[in-house]
Amino acid sequence: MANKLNNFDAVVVGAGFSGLYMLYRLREAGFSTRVFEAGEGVGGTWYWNRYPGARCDSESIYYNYTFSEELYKEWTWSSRYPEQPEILKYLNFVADKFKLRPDIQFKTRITGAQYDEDQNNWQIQLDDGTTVTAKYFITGVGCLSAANLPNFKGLENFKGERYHTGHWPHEKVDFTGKRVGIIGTGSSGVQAIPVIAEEAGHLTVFQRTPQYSAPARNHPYAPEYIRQSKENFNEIKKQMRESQGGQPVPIPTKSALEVSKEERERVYNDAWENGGLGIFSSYYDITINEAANETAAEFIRSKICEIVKKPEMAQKLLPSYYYGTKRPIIDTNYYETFNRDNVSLVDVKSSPIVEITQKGIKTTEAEYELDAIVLATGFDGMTGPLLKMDIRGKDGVSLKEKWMGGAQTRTYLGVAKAGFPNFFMITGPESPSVLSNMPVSIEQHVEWIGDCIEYLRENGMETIEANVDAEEAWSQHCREVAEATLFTKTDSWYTGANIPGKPRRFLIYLGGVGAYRQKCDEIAEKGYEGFTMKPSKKPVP
Ligand code: NA7
Repeated sequence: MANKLNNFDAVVVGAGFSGLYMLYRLREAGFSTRVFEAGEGVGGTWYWNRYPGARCDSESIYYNYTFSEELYKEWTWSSRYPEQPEILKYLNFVADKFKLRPDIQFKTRITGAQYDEDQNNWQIQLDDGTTVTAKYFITGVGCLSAANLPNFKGLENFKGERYHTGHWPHEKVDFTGKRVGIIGTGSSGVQAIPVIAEEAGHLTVFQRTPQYSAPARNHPYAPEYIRQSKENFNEIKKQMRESQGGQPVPIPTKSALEVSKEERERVYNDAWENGGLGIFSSYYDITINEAANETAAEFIRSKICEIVKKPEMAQKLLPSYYYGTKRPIIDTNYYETFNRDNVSLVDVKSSPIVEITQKGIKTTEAEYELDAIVLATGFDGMTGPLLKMDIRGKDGVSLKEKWMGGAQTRTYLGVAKAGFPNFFMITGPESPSVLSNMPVSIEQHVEWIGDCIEYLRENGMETIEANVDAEEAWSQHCREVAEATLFTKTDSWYTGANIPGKPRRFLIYLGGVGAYRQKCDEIAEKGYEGFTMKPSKKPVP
């Protein structure tokens, strides 16, 4: 620790994209700020998710900070979808450039935080037994940082190696010649499977839900393209901030159903050949109209049948849920990997896993002997990382109690919570978060929170707290927007359905990042409408 203070203006949880920028923003404004981070280094998601094949699925030139033009111009990405080590290097570069490390305490987990109504501050417990205090308590924990370790019978009995994609070892894991089993075919599994298959003696994929995936078509960036993106920094930044999803992609204006079959096929084919998430944003009604959705779903299914040579294998890989209502995936050779002789596929929906034995994985049909098991089973998303800490607001009531374990999750703008004064969540539940290009949504929240805290100081305010009615109205608006889409009709981590017993709630604001930013700005301009502020007892300096 650079200093021995234990009383700060602000304490921030996590040193990923959110925590690093929040620290910089508050420190620039003159607030004493301390970040606590469980890992040994910066990076958050990109520190923990080191599994083979881990890479970004937003284009790199948009998957970075834009708060500093100098930073944007100093850093050069190697390719369209860089791998995890490069993104981690970028975040280390940011930490070094802005000299952030002295204000970050690593290897320290925040276990709880209570609001002290007498002192008007937060009492924050660290896992080393220390308590620190802060006027503002801000979470930058990410939406996907609480790993989902399914409660498989006998998991502890397995004699081989066991890994979770979200907590991958820092040293290289060598699968050469080994019999590897992987459970899970979400983004992590789909990225890891082709890479592990190249090394393993045999890879058995345990699939519960087949996925729609499109080729990433990653490629190195041409120097001219990089030069142009740097030159157009201001325009790119503006477009990202005003967009639907945080990338400068035009908002689709056509319905998939108003064009001819031939035109649709051409558009989908072009998107497929171009790589990335183009199919998802081809038409405005893909995620709201079942028939429109089916056109995209059927297109991808036809591609799977084209790529996978064995018809029986292809059949098992065909998804049937509404395309895009689970996180759309992009891949490098995912379906092609199932043409390899050393890869087999087990459908654990029709024959579920009953037990992990000493030797491997047992389903209702067979036992698969393995040397290593990879759990690519995802995360307790959105609320999971927040509820891992014991956060208590006024009257000692916890966030868990307020949200009734997730059955009544309500926030104001996804950034604040009634009953929890001076508490802010970066990309919290009911903000655009994971259905946007994360750095854009993170920057917007950090800037909004930073401005709010400066406003409080300038106006001699001691506390700010969301009002219950404003929160209820926002939450209802979020639910109404979501209910008009197909997202709520699919079981996914978006809805919490991946965690047994977790109440089903769709906690992402789907109104688009541009419209959301405008709403947040309007609220600030109206003197933080929907919030109650209490003046400081001390005279304003
Ligand atoms: P995901 O997308 O939640 O995927 C988890 C996968 O694990 C998915 O295929 C699940 O099947 C499967 N799963 C989870 N629990 C089980 C059990 N008990 N048995 C069998 N299979 C299971 O997590 P990822 O880490 O891949 O991606 C998370 C996000 O990170 C991603 O969306 C990006 O935003 C980055 P299911 O589909 O639930 O049937």
